[in-house]
Amino acid sequence: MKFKQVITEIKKRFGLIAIACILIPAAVNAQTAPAPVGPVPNARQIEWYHREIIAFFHFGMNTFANVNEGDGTASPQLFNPTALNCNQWTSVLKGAGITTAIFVAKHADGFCNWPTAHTNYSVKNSPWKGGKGDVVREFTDACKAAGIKAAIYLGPHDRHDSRYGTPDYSDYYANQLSELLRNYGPIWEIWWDGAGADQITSTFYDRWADTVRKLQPNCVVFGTKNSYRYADCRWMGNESGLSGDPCWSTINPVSIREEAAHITQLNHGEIDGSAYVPAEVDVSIRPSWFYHEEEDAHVKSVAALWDLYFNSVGRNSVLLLNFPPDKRGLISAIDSVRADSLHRLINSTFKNNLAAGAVIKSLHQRGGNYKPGNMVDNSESTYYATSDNAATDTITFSLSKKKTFDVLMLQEVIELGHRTTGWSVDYSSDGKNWTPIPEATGKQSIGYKWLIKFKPVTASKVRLRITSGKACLAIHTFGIYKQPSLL
Ligand code: IPT
Repeated sequence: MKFKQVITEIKKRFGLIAIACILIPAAVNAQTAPAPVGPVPNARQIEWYHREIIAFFHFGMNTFANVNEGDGTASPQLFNPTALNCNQWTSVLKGAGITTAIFVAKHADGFCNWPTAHTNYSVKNSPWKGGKGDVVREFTDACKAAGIKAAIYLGPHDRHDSRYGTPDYSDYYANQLSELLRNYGPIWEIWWDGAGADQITSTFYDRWADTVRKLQPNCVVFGTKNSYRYADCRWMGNESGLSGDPCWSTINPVSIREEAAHITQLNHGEIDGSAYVPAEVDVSIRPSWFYHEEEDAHVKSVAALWDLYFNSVGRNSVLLLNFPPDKRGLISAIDSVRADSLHRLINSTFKNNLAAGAVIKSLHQRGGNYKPGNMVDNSESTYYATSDNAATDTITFSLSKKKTFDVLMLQEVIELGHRTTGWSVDYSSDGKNWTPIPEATGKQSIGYKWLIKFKPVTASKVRLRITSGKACLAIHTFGIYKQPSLL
């Protein structure tokens, strides 16, 4: 039977109302998705955003020389961890809920944590395991066993190798990159530190990027300075864990290439930037990148880590948090306990969206599957959208009863690009009069995740006003939460 015949048949048997019941919802649900606007993330970047926190492990000759920037002359004899156990590192990450880790295979002092065939300045000339050890192997094996994605920092700058900056260095580095990307399983990210790397021109990176793409096509690239063309994610301009507000995922590539003159742009991104290169926030849980016993008393407190989380993950960035193993080759109990507490704080705060079940009204609903309720349904795949001509909206959440909250979360559909450029949140205690939340007034970017904390407010209604945008809205999450009184 043809479609027309079916309709006639139904009309005959059940009348016009039945036809309307079938056709109207079908037409509404067929509502198309909003079109993307501006640069959008690639598949690697989408996956990267969802990791939220990545661990960094700075460990090597500097640990034993008790410095942060070795000059490349320290003797391999110094390198001798007494109890190195990468399974302990991954168990710390498990406790911290972290699913990805970057290991420093070679820092700027040039000492290699794996027995590379391309220099003698490595673990093979150290007393550790009689020169038969391989920290990269132990790290990648431990990650595999724990279900953690392993990633590598291979410092472009090298103070030990006399070839540094010459075409021979390009070969040297490419060979090391091949060793690491061929022999240790999947490598999730490669970290191209810009520190001291000004002599590494685009020509070097063209070749090295080619190696990366050939050997590990899905590998995320942290790119700086002359590796800007290959950057999936960017440095955000400081090492203290403070992303800008706003923080756009978009930026102009020149701001990455000429970073010294563009620290503000790295920190905030650029609203109309031509490339999608979001910020990865590298910061250490301790004052230094490498372990120093005297810093045991200065491990970031839980309150400081909580702020750090809001200033990085909560500002549309990914947090790359450094846990430096000590001379034993273990992560200290202090760092581990703090990371665990942060994890518990995150989980207990965000487990219960107090806006769930709210009656939601908005002005410019797109219809179809893009319902307002999608913002509070805790589902990965649904979102709220407005009609194509509506780049602004006022969305009112009437809560089932008065609720007290002090944390706010917003998420956009990153696959569709940065859309919102202006937003504010107000609340109403009596259901009639609105009070702005000062910390959530006059905001600009959203992106993957935007978090704000403030003094607790008690409200029966909450209102999200999207006051400007580049295109119709695509809001994935609106959440309000009460943080536990742990702080
Ligand atoms: C800084 C580099 O210049 C930058 O490219 C990036 O790699 C960053 O480090 C990572 O933290 S240098 C640092 C001393 C600020």
